[in-house]
Amino acid sequence: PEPLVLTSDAGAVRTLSLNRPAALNSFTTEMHGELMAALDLAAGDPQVRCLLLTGAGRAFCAGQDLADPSVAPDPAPGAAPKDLGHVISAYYAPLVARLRSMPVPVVAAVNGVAAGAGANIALCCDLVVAGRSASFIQAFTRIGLVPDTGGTWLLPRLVGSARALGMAMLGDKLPAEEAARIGLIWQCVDDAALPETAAALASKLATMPTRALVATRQAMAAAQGLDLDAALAEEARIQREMGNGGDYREGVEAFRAKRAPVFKDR
Ligand code: T3D
Repeated sequence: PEPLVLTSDAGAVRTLSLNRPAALNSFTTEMHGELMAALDLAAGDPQVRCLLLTGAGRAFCAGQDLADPSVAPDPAPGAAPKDLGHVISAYYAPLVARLRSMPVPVVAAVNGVAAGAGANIALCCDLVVAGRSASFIQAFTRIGLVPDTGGTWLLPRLVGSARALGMAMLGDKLPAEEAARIGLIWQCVDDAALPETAAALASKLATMPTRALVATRQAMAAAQGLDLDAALAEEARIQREMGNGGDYREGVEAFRAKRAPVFKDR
């Protein structure tokens, strides 16, 4: 059978494409399994220095596959409800945790609609670049659910609680251009330019000091829960670690020698 996640390498950039285009790359448990395995493989591969996540076909990802009998409500009268809490804690929560703990920077190239969990998977990546025809939909309330896959944590942090609540309660389609304008994503580009823009962004990140990039993600997330004094202390702690690393030495040496640095830490 066709893999549900396609893997390809270009230099130090590993691209993973969600590959259920006929169902807009919505998640089945099988696709969860393949994506997690591919992420674990990328995390453990020292050749990989940046991860690029995208979707095959016209969508990025439409969230949970709502035709999946293990999650869709059983129409039979009196049928027991499905345990969506289990679906979230067994599949979507570990996926967010995996993406946010990748030892390399993660770029999402949002090539089309990103709905429900699909939107929040894109938004939990480090840099999100979207094609102009792409859109973000917090589709949850449309079907009687609340934002999951990190949405309640991410959205207010990205765009403030007024916009987060508007997006989450109304569940309207937010075009990529508007998403970039309000700071939900990093960049919106013409559809035709998306593959090369995302690839260039990923290759640039792949040449940068991986360890410092990952520590930057972690420090910024951690600081959300700290007061200023604690955040300053945390910066000092992490900078001590960075200062002991080879990349700092290399960065300064290259600067002083007026040459391009070659970073190796991971
Ligand atoms: O449930 C739990 O376990 C809890 C977990 C929740 C996490 C979640 O993600 S909840 C949110 C689930 N997702 C949605 O509610 C989005 C549903 N999809 C849509 O609203 C629309 O498809 C889109 C707005 C994303 C795109 O609309 P459009 O008009 O461009 O495409 P379409 O015609 O609706 O979809 C094309 C095909 O993809 C169609 O199949 P068909 O008719 O050609 O055979 C459609 O059924 C299929 N598809 C789209 N989204 C899903 C899907 N099939 C299964 N599950 C989907 N989520």
